[in-house]
Amino acid sequence: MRLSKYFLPVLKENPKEAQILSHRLMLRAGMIQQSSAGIYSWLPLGLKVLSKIEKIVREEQDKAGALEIKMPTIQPAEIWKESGRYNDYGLEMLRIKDRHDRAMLYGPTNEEQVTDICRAHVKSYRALPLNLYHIQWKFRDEVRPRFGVMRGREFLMKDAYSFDFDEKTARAAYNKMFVSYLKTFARMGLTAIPMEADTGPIGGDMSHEFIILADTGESGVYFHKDWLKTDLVTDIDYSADLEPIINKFTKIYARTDEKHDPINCPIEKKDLIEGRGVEVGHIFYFGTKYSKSMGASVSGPDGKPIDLHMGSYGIGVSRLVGGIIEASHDNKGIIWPEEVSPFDVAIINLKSGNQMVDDLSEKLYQLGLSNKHDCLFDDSNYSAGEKLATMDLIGIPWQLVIGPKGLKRNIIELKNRKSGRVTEITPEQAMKFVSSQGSLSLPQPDEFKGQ
Ligand code: 5CA
Repeated sequence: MRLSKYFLPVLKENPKEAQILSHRLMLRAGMIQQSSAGIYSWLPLGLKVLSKIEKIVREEQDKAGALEIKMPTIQPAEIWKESGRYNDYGLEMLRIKDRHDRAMLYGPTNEEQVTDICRAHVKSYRALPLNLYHIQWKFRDEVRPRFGVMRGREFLMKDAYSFDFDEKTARAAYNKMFVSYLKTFARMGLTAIPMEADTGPIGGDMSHEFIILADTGESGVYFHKDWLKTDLVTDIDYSADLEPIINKFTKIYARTDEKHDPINCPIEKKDLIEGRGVEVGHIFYFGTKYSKSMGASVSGPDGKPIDLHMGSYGIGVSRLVGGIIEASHDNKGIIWPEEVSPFDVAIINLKSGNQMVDDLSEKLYQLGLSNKHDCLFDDSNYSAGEKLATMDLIGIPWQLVIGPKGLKRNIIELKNRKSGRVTEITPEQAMKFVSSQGSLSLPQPDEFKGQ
């Protein structure tokens, strides 16, 4: 993408309305624009990040055996009356009347809607296990929407729903989602710690929240220091018995502040880390709560009806955009983990109009594109200082800086946003860099021989 053709409305000043860093940076980087309290438009850069997160979430749900569907945002009130939650949900639910005066609502979650699908089509225990998910906008009329996309009124959620015919298989479904969450967040470059949680309006008796660590997070968290060195989970195979693996994880102490008891805490003070975090996922097992009230049963092996055992599993897809920024930034701006970055590499022409610089920058841009790297090419007429500051603000992980002074010495600068390290490379090495297959990485030291 050429910056001259892009829509990147960056702000120089800190917007006054933003109280927290991720909100400030998202506005300054031209990622979102507020439409009304807690409701945002996603601009090109923001939407790109949102879509990358969505893609990782989708791939990991698919790998765990969940099936993607798309349920509507607007639901009929009847199914919520059946479950008994129509009145319970209170003012957070946005209630709407259609032209025929029928009661509708903008879904804050989809347990009822998915149970309605299942009861219509799943009649035998043989059709189970089943796990259906969608990635869809939700609306919760929060009393105090704040912190930008972190606590919005309209927000994007991935919500999955598992159906099983007994507690044992339902627990296996829960375990699968548990592991898939660890894998999902790890792929985004995040450490997400599962913590025992309350079930709130969703209900049920088993629940974990997944919290990513960020100094500015909303929740207080207490956890054993071993959490920071737990092996990551990318290799866990879903065909294995997941129960012992989950036990291994849940045995390591981790609690949110409501669940942490400082007096009876089983962890020695020297091992306990006190921090803050952002809840990016929440999973629930609630047994037959919805299937009983809504009449969702299947015939069991003996032909007798069995109420379905259900769990639901949420990931805050739009919240993750803010959460990742809270966890990964510096005083210059955002530092995107490569997996969710809007662009892989920035190609910064420091002096548009200088033939040599123009030619080489264009060549690097074309090479990068043809090798399937998502390149942002700054071909604008802004000053060198502004160009560099913008790329740091919007957090592009790799930046190739091409200027007339360097080129006279046959040098281009390659900057890594995360480490801040600047490496001087030759134009040939830069071409090799943007031509590499797969993810970008610093040229090996032996490629620097002869410099
Ligand atoms: N039905 C269940 C699981 S599918 C459910 O709704 N769970 S939840 O209420 O915990 O929401 C799931 C995730 O959505 C949360 O972990 C959080 O990351 C995100 N989320 C919840 N409320 C908001 C909000 N107001 N703004 C942004 N994200 C939110």
